[in-house]
Amino acid sequence: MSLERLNEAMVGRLPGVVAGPGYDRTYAQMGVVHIGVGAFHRAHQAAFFDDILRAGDRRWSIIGLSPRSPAAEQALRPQDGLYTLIERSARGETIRVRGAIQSVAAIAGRERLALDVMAAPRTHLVSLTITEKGYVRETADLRKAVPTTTAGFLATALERRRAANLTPFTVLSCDNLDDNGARIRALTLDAASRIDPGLATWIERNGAFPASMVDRITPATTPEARRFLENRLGYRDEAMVTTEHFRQWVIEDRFAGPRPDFAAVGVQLVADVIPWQTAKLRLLNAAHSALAYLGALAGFATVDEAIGWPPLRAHIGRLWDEATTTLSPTAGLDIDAYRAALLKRFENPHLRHRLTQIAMDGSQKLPPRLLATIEQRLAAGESIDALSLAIAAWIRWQLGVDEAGARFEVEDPRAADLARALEGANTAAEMVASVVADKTIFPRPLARSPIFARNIGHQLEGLLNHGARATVERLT
Ligand code: CS2
Repeated sequence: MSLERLNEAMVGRLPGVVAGPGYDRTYAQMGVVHIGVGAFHRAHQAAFFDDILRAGDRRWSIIGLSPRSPAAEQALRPQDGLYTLIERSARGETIRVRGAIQSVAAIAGRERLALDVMAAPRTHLVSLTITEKGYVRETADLRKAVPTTTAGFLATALERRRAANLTPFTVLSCDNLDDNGARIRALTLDAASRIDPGLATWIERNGAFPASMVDRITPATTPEARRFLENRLGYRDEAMVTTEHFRQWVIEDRFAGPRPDFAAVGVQLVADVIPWQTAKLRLLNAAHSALAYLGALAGFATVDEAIGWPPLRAHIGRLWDEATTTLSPTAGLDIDAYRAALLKRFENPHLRHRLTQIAMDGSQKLPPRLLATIEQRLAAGESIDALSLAIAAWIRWQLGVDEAGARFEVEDPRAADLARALEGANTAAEMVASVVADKTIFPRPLARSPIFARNIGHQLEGLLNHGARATVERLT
């Protein structure tokens, strides 16, 4: 028998283990436009806004826009924006249907609709999870053509607001990039200045682009996992997401207009997000990437399996020791406690967070997670042994063949360029030299550093000659 699909009409008769939104969604008003309505958004920002709506502030439901794929629209639209969020950890399991997303549209072919919702008077926040790849310069001539990038959409929509005498919306970047607010601000101002220099000045004066640190480990839902859960819950949900209980959102307290009472739902509003962001990128995300490449090469499938292997766990400890010297202290951030909590989160056996998911887009992820730390340590004359092994494992991964000789596809916007760079190289040292020469990935001081090349080359040689397990064990 086929299962009934989740939608608004089902909310009153959900199975006992599943909580409903707990508020009347008909009275919720759109206040947020979110670009990038993937699993992470549903587990993170949309869950916080759902809590805000449940607490009684009805101004903050979300219109989701998908820059690239129609998948989110196809999953959420037939469900009236509803989806099941399953939180699993040592604390047990919490299941709730979340209701903050009002509707979702793919942008391609509907650019005008996207601009309309961003320019609507009630839109006060435009939040983004567009991944590292989304932070690119707009090249279309926005006076004649529709935008092709997120920055282009932001600038064009802000122009419409200026013309209508509205205040700008706040642009809230939620991507894992260092100083994400400043990055999207620079790209938006660049696009704006090419529409009209006066627009750029207006945005500089009235706009706000707070930095934010977002954290919640959210694996992609596999079709098998979804079918299993659907059978258990007794209804169909193509947008369901499994995540951990832990969640954190630290936002720079700088808004262009109204904002909800974020603090009431556990969001931290601070004057300076950078120390939080740097610690998360250089500890959590750096360890994730190191575990992804080394762990997958060593034959593990998931984060909990990889961190459960003592030599790799010890390696992560050393990587964190190296990263920790580059972090700035900030009130409320206890690095030792943070590291201990991360280990517990990585051990969560219920998430089955696949290493190959984290291995994606390494060319975009490495700079803020690992290369910035290496640059800082080398400048201070400090060692980079553990960090180098992570970079070497990433280079080894670009070969697209595992240690048993089986080929796999490297998912990365730069995969073809990197494969080409590696093609003519015969030794580990040659491989390192040709990859590191890529200035779009490696900052100049690293590309030119013989110590950097020597360290990476040494580790890569180990990986090529002895494999990941032996190389990690030897370091321990
Ligand atoms: C992960 C992140 O896939 C990845 O690269 O490192 O998505 C990570 O799970 C989140 O940043 C956790 O907040």
